[in-house]
Amino acid sequence: MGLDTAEPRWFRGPNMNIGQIDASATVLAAATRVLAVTGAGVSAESGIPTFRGAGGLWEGHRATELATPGAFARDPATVWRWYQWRRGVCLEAVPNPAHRVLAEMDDVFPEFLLATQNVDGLHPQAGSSRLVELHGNIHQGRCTECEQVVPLPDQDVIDALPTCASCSALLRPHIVWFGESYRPGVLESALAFSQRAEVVIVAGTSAQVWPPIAVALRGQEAGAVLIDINPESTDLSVRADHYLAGPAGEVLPHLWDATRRRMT
Ligand code: BJW
Ligand code: ZN
Repeated sequence: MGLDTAEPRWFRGPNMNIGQIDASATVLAAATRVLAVTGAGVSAESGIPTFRGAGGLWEGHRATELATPGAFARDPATVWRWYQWRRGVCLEAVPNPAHRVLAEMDDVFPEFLLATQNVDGLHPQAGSSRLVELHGNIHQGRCTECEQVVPLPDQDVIDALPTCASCSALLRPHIVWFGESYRPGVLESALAFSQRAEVVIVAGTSAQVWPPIAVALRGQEAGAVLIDINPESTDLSVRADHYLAGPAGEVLPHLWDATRRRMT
């Protein structure tokens, strides 16, 4: 869809203007090294609830209370039930235009990295390959004893908690919870790329969790142009060089359309 046709509602919003899209497209079209950092908002239009927005509550629990090692130690059945419910939502979901545009960028830019905080698997499903899943993947489990990582069966785990086929210990979701360290190399690769990126695109994150946001800010400190896409302004939006206010599934296709027209 071109900018001069059917302008969506958010183009005329108080924080949004075509100049921001144009300026972002101009730097992107000239770039060869692009980093994207995504959060839950990118999957919102695929029907996956965000963590801190409406729908972030599950059976009265806040997601941020359940995604901790302490919650799992106290009550693994509840935490597993929550993950099993979320896995069901993720298995039903399909990538939206935001995921697809990021996969196209992966095909086009000579150097590209997508560092996602999302565990839903929609970025790889859309075709992104130069990808780091910073917080893991909801479809994998890890043994609490021998640390073996295994694909999870689509079975109901409420009555029988999943156990390790090798040592019979309890499995846990292969996810980075609050207070836990990142898997070796994962964060380092994103931070290293951020030092060389010319453009950093951040989309769909409340920018409350560190260190993923540090990856984006380090890129900006090292000279990259920082673009933030989110319908709501965050602490990162105010530091961004360009803040594109709107849903990622609409803004990213417009931005990409404007960029491709400048590339040809
Ligand atoms: C749209 C949209 C649309 C809606 N289009 N947008 C004090 C200060 C600073 C740091 C710390 C501190 N105390 C502790 C820390 C560190 C801590 C942290 O950051 N805490 C802060 C919350 C205070 N970080 C950690 O513990 C990390 N580990 C670590 O640092 O290790 C080193 C270390 C270890 C020990 C000691 C010291 C250092 C680990 C963080 C792991 C986070 N894990 C989770 C859950 C697991 C994943 C899962 O189960 O799925 O990851 S928490 C949760 O938040 C999840 C997300 O990936 C993450 C980020 O959330 P996200 O993606 O931003 O989602 P939301 O819901 O917050 O926002 C959605 C946004 O989308 C909103 O802005 C909407 O407006 C927008 N939106 N629709 C575009 N259509
Ligand atoms: Zn084991």
